[in-house]
Amino acid sequence: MRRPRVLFSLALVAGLLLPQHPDASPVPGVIAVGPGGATLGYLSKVAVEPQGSELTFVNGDELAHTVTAVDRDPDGKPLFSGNALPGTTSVIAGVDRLKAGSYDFVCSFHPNMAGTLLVQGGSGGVGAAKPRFQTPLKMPEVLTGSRITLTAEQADVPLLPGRPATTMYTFNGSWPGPTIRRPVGAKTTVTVVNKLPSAFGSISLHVHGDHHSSADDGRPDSDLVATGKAKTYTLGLKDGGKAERAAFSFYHDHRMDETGRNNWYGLNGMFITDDPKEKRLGLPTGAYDLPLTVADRSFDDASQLTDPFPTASDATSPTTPFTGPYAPPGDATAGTRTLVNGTFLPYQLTANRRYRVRLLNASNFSSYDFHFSDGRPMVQVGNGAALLSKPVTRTDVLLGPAERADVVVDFSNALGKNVVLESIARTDGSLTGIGSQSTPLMQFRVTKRAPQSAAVPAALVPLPALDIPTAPTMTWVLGLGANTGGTHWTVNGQPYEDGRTDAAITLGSTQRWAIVNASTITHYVHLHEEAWRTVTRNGQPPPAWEAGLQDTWRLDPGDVVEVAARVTDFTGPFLIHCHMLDHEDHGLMATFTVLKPGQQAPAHKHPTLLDLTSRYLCTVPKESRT
Ligand SMILES: [Cu+2]
Repeated sequence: MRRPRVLFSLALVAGLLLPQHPDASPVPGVIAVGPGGATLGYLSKVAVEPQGSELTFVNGDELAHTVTAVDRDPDGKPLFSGNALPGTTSVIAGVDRLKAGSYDFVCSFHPNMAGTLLVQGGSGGVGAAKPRFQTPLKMPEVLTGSRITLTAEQADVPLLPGRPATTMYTFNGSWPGPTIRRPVGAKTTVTVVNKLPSAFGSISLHVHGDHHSSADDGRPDSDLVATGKAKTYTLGLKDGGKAERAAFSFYHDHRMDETGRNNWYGLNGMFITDDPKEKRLGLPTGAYDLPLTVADRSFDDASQLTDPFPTASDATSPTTPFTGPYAPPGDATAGTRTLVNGTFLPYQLTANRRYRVRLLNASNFSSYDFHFSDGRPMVQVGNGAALLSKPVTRTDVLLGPAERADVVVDFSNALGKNVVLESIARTDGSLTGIGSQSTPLMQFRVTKRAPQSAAVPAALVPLPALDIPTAPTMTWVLGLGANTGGTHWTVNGQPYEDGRTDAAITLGSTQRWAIVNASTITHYVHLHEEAWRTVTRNGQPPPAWEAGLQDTWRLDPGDVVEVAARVTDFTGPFLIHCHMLDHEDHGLMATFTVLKPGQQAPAHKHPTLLDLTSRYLCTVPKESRT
């Protein structure tokens, strides 16, 4: 998307918007959004256009929004798309070439905002094209050794069918990086070698969902891997002296202020651990076990990634650099194309039997409500951090950034059919939560015959015993604030500061934490180090699919989630943060420090004004915006 043209004065914007809410009748050629648009949606849900005319988008809200067609052109790009910064207007590219018809659109940053464009009269023009699944699904190389090397390097990666390769910053030249696959309990070292261009800066590696020491946690601003240097991370894959539970997880960069940029450019890959004891469950294995990384990106006309991250050139003032539309609460990085294992709209030649499909949402910001085009059920057996105690049958599975689902899908009645895995608009009826993307993802072409596998057993892996405190031992409140540097997200009133302990807890204790979303935007909160169980969601027992061990939770505005875990093995600082990477990079992160009994929390030197004002900005210049 290009930068919007400013056509209207702010006064006109206000005049157009305010009297019309909430049931405005459509103004020809205009779609508008007013204050609170991320929750209230577009002011008029229907826009009517004579064919060949332009659609103007008027944004009177304090957040940036887009008008993005759900239907795609033959290239897979939205039929029309454009954004408008707060208080500006823009012309939505592609509307004037549409053929007569009805077109649904959403805001790609807040897909709960939806509307319909009616193009009337005329003949000819461009309409929706069916998605073309042209490229076989790619499986990243699988590394199974005890000593893994991940070399961070620039590489040209084929992402878009029939288009030039995309230059990315990768692990071992691919995106996603190699899949690491190890038995639980088997010590593993991962050596990261930073061969990226020096302007990219230092990086770190976090193995999301794993239990390991603070020094091996890929901390954002200490123990970094500088350009030309290497660091070895040691993972025991054990907990309390015993093998860890098996998990479907991922590794990714966790660099201070730059995690969003570094992941967008490709610094992530899947990490699977297997427990031989789980073989008895008879879940599909080998070629019938498909781990899928789902992530969106935007591309320019040369198939290169856009760079939507704020830099110093976006600063409006040297003392308040982080203000404006890309500052919280408007920070959101969403792509126009969603890729599966680094391929746009792949297909998989599939047999008529059960598959284990492991879904990872590795997007910076977007969420997906996974669904099969024929309504085919998914039997959810786990959520990434562990298997559930009992399977749950679902027809759609909502996953925000860093969330995973481990599902078994039966294609035995689909021989000769093509079944599309897609993301649909959220079905849970949330009135305040951020929506999910509407997009096809990949096609299962059921062309092969194979013996059926056993059905999923009624009992999987029981939850370990835990004596849960009756009341929260700590409360974390997510909010929005401001300091001399601009606006930022907060945890308990403060933005993240490296080295500051926000909660000190004792090794061996059992914690019950309440996480409260007091902001107006959905967050997906991730806890490092332990696997936690969900005790309550908004005062009620959690839904069945949230009743296992987890490391990431959705918190829509107003939500309160209580989680519990015993703190084992490792002392030192660990993180709680939002996994919408824009939010994480812009303050929504805090530190809990695990101490030995009787130990004092480390002293902390508060940052200087200069440190604060230089925060949250990326170091590499950008060329365009999504
Ligand atoms: Cu967030």
